[in-house]
Amino acid sequence: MAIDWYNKFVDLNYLPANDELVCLFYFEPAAGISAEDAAGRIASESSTGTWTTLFAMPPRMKKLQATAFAIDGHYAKIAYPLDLWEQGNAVQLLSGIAGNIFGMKALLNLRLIDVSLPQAYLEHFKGPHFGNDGIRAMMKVHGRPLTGAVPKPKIGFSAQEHAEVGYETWMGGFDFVKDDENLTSTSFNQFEDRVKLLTKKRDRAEQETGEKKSAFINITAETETMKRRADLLASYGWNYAMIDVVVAGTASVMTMRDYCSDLGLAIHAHRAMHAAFDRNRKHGITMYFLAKLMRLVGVSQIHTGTAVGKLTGTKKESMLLADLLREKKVPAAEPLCLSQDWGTIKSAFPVSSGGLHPGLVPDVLSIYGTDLVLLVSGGIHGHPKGTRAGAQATMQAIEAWEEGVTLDEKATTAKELAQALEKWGHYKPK
Ligand code: CAP
Ligand code: MG
Repeated sequence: MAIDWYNKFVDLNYLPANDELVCLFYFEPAAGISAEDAAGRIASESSTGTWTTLFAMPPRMKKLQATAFAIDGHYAKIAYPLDLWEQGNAVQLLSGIAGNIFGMKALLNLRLIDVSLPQAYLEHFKGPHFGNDGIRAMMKVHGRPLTGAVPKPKIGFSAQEHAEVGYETWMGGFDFVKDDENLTSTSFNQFEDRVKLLTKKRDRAEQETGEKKSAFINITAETETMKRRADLLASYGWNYAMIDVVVAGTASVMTMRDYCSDLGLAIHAHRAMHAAFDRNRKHGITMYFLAKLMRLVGVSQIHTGTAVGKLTGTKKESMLLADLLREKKVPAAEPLCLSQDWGTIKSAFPVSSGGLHPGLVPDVLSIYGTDLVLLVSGGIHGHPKGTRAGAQATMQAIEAWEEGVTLDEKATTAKELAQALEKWGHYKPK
């Protein structure tokens, strides 16, 4: 008598229906387990299976089983019937396709690469509230990247000092001042104080420059506190809130997406902690999947790497992430991603950040183009003449790229850029 029924979850002749979700996994079976056995276990544990044959199972349940329908070396594709999934519940999706399966003994390694979401599943999600055109209209910035910086050191400033650094950032030409991921409300820099003081400086910077200025102020906390913080931001006329989306959790991001949209706030998604599950190339969950999930649940922008800065991530990965967030239809590039048609779900911005300075701006723009949020933080505050000059130098580097001239050429007439290049050149930090 058979003990298990994992082989019932594999059918290499199966063709997924249009309304099925299809997942792409990288997998390595444990010793003694065949590729088919391993793929069957992934499909089983992420849908209707259990480890043993059962005394009774209503025959209709067969229709809810996932099917491993393609195995190619270390890659497997699995189709999931639409009925397995609750409408509009991204958290439940994670419990299935990104849940127990990572811990199965039969798998040495398992990595969820991507999921292709059918229209019938997508239509129960709202996606980003503004879309990139809406954000550009709100910020009155067209034809160039949106720019921002975090006061550095990342935590330690009083609210007053933070606001002053923010003012210098705006006056140097940047659009956004951003909180760091670990700054929320501390004894020395309380959320409410920071909001009030930044508001004053924002109003002044807007008056003096005639430009729209904004900030990604970090509301991350338990959800009820985030709501109160979002209320405060809206009452002071802000148009964004920032959330550390991985640590806060998908459920709270979903709640806050609706709450913030009602208040007219876009969501800046910081991805702190992502590398705990996406850095190991053989196991875990890709950044690609995280970014897809976040566009689905409706953040307005999310960090996607620099390739040339201080944090891991390749050029190819950043380019694919940018397309995933910005485009309506994304072609498959297996084994890196599957195709995705976003239907009516609006676009989101990629955010490039981490170890950038003016000398690296052309590299980043050649990866992303101009439809991006560019964050240069240490790379403006470390400028030999200070924050404002650093922001100016960054804006000059952007101009150079748009004018099609090299940074060295531009530096002959752009003093701040020349000073930045003297310090950092084209240095790539580690
Ligand atoms: C960048 C940053 C961002 C990282 C996040 C930092 O500062 O503020 O949080 O870029 O990484 O704390 O490191 P610098 P990622 O510009 O001074 O490096 O964008 O990869 O999620
Ligand atoms: Mg940071």
